[in-house]
Amino acid sequence: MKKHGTLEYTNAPDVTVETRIAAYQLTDYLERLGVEVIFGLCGHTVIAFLDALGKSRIRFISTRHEQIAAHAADGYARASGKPGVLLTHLGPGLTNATTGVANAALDSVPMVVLAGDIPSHYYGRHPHQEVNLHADADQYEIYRPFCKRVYRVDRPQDLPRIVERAFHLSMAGRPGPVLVDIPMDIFSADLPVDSFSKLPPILSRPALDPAMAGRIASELASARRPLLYAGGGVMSSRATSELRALAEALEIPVAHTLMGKGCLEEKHPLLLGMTGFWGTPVANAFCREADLILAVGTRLAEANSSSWDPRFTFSIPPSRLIHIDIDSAEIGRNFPTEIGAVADAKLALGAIAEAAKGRSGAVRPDLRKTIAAGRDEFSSRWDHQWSSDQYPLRPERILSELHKALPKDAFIVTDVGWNKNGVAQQYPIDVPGTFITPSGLCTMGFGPAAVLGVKTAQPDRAAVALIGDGAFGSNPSVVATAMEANLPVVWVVMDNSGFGTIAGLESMHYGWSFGCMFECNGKPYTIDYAAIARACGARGVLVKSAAELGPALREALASGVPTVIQVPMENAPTPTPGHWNINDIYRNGQ
Ligand SMILES: Cc1ncc(C[n+]2csc(CCOP(=O)(O)OP(=O)(O)O)c2C)c(N)n1
Repeated sequence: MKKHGTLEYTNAPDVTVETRIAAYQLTDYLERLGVEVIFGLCGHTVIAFLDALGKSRIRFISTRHEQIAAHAADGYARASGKPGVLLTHLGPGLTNATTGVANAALDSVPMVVLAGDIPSHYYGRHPHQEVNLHADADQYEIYRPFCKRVYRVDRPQDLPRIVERAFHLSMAGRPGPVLVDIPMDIFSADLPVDSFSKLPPILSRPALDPAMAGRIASELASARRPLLYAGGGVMSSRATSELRALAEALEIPVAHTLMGKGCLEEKHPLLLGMTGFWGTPVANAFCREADLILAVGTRLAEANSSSWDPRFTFSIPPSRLIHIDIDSAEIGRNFPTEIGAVADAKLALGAIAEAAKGRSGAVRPDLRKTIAAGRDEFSSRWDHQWSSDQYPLRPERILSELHKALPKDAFIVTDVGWNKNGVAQQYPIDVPGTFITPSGLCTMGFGPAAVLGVKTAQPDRAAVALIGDGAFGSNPSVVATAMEANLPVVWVVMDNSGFGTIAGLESMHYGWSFGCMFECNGKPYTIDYAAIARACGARGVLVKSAAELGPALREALASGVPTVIQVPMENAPTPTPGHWNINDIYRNGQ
C-alpha cells in the first residue's frame, strides 16, 4: 500500500523507499547542474513545477509570450556559454515558443525546453488543449524538425534519466535545443529520493589529430593566397586567440560569416570583414581569389556565400577548400571539399597554429596594405554618413552614436533588418562574443527579447538591442518583462514606420512597397513606442534630432532602468556588395 512520501515497487513489494515529489527533486537537480535561471510562461500543466521552482534558488523570469522566453533563453545561452532553459505550458504555450527554439537550433545554441503536457492517464482521450490530430499525446512531434532530440516522459522513473540526457545532448557535439515533454502528473509523482543522482559527463571535445594539423599547416604555408574563414563555431568555442595565432603565424587574411563577426578585433590588419550579400567587397574579393581556404565552424550558408554563385564570394574550385566543423553533415554540402575534419574549432585551430610555428607562409609584402586599402575604399562610401545631422536620422549616424556611447565590452544585440546588416558590415566589434544576432532563421522579434537573456547572464555589462520598429512592434511586452525582472536593458528602435528592408526590396523590383509599410487610412502610421515604454513604468525617449541620440543613450545606460529610445530613421538600404539569388527570381509582370 502506498503511504505518503513512500513508494512500494511492484517488482520488490517488500521494499519501501523514501520518496519525494518529482518536481521538487527536479529543481534540486537543476540547481546542481548550475541552472541559474529559467525563462518561461505558466499554464495549468506546469504549476506543480513552478511551485518547486519558486522554493528553489533558481530564478524564474516570466514573460508575456513564450517566443520571448525562448529568445531570452537563447540570448542567455549565448552570453553565458551555458544551456538556456525554457519552460512552457502544453499546446499553445509550446507552439508559441517554436520560433524561438528553432532560431536557437539554426544558430547552434544549447537549450533545454521543459514543456508541460496532458495527464498521462488521459492519453487517447484527447483532453483539454492537447495537439492530437494525427496521434495521441503528440505535441512533442512539433519540435522534431529543429530539436536534437525530442523526449516525451511516459513514466515518472524516466524523468531523471531524460533530463540528464537533455542537458548532455544540448551541449554535446553541435549544440542545440532538446525538448523534454512532461505530462503534468509526472511532476506530481513520487520518486525515490535519490532518483536524480546521475550528472551529465564532463565532455572532452573532439580534437584534430596532430598529423592532420601538421598537414593543414603545411598546406596553408605552401599556398600562394591562403585565407582563413571563421564562422559562428569559432565564436561559440571561444577560439579567437587560436585563430589570431594561426593568422599571424602564417600571415593569412581572415574573413568571417555573420556569426563569426568579432573573431578578430576590428583594427587587426589581417581582418577582411564579413563575406556575402551584405559583406564587404574586399572580403568577397579575397575569398574569390584565394587558392586555399580553411573554413572553420561555418556551414558556408547562402547569405554569407552570395548564394554560392562563383562570381561573387567563393569560387571553389578553382579555390581549394579545407573545412573543419563539429558537425560532419556540414562538410562538403555546398562546395567540393578537399579535406574535411570533424573537430572543435578551438582545439583544431590551436593544433594548426601550433603546427604552423616555425613555418612561414607565402610572401605577400603588400597584403596588409591591400587589405587596409580595400576596407578604406568601402568605408569611404558611407563613413561620411556617420556624422550626418539629417532628421529622420541616417542609420549610420545611429551606429556612430552607439559606438561613442557604449563601453567596449557592451553587448549589442540585433534583430533582422538594417540593424543586423549594418552592424555586421560597418560596426566595429572588438570584444569577441559581444555581437549577438539571429543568423540561421533570421527571426524578426529575436533582438528585443534576446537582450533580456543577455543581460540576465551578464548583469554588470551594458546590453543594448538595436532593432527595427517592425521587430519591436511585434512584441513590445518585452518592456514589461524587463521591468518585472529588473533588467536595465536599452532598446534602440530604428523607426522607419515599416518593415523597411522588405519594403526596399519590393520597391527595387516592383516599384512599390505594398504590404510592407505601416499605414492607417492610407497615411503613414507611426506608433509612440517611447510612450508604450513609459506606460510599462520604464523610460521612453523619442529622439527629436540627431544631436539628441548620444545624450539619450548615455542617460539610458546610466539610469539603471529599462529604456526604449525611439529613433526616427530614413529607410536607406545597407550596401550589398555580394549577391542573393532571390534577386534573379522576382519578375514584374506589368
Ligand atoms: C518572424 C519574421 N517574419 C518575417 C521576416 C521577414 N523580414 C525580414 S527583414 C523584415 C523587416 C524587418 O522590419 P524592421 O524590424 O522594422 O527592420 P527594418 O527592415 O526596417 O530595418 C522582415 C519582415 C522575418 N525575418 N522574420
